[in-house]
Amino acid sequence: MPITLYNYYRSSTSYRTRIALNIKGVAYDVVAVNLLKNEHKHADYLVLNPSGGVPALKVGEQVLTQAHAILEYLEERWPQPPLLPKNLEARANIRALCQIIACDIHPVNNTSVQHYLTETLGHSETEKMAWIAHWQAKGLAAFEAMIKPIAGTYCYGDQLTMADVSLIPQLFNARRFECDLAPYPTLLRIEAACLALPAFEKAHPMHQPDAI
Ligand SMILES: N[C@@H](CCC(=O)N[C@@H](CS)C(=O)NCC(=O)O)C(=O)O
Repeated sequence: MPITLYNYYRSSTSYRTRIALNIKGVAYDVVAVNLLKNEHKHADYLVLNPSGGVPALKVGEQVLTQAHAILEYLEERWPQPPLLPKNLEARANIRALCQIIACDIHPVNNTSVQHYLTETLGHSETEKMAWIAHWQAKGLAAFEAMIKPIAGTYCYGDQLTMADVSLIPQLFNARRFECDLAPYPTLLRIEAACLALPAFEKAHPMHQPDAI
């Protein structure tokens, strides 16, 4: 079945999805959707994803949207290697970590929110950067605190999970916006371990064909 990922190289939701596809060993084609050229707002893209965000994953004739829902789909469709632990409470905790990224940090710092802050509400670039740093710090501090007792090589001991898949793109994004990552030594240690893995390396924004 042909699989096509509509994505943008430095979008963290796209990056998350690429990592998970690579870990699962799923072959996929990539279509670049240039956010700077507003291609995500074109009528033909809105047919695929009425929310107008990347990614969208076309599996045969079905279109899947929402990066975390796509991760869950990949986990159910290709259970090996697993990206969730077996233990039920641990699974809930891994999903909670994913939601810190997907619900508490990403939406409030999304490009459209940044534009609304500056263009509609008239905030300065400095105020926008302060806003981004605030929500990144709040979310990353909670993430660091939650994994401290359970981390090993990765967020959940030595098992790679969706938490790592979600974390690494968020750290890339935090760096892009010059957020201070020094308060999160556990996250930085895990980031170094993940970036050494081929699935993460292949998914890296700067290794995408649309990277500039
Ligand atoms: N909740 C959606 C968000 C998708 C989304 O908004 N992605 C960003 C890129 S990381 C985007 O397309 N932003 C464009 C915009 O905000 O206009 C998901 O997780 O897939």
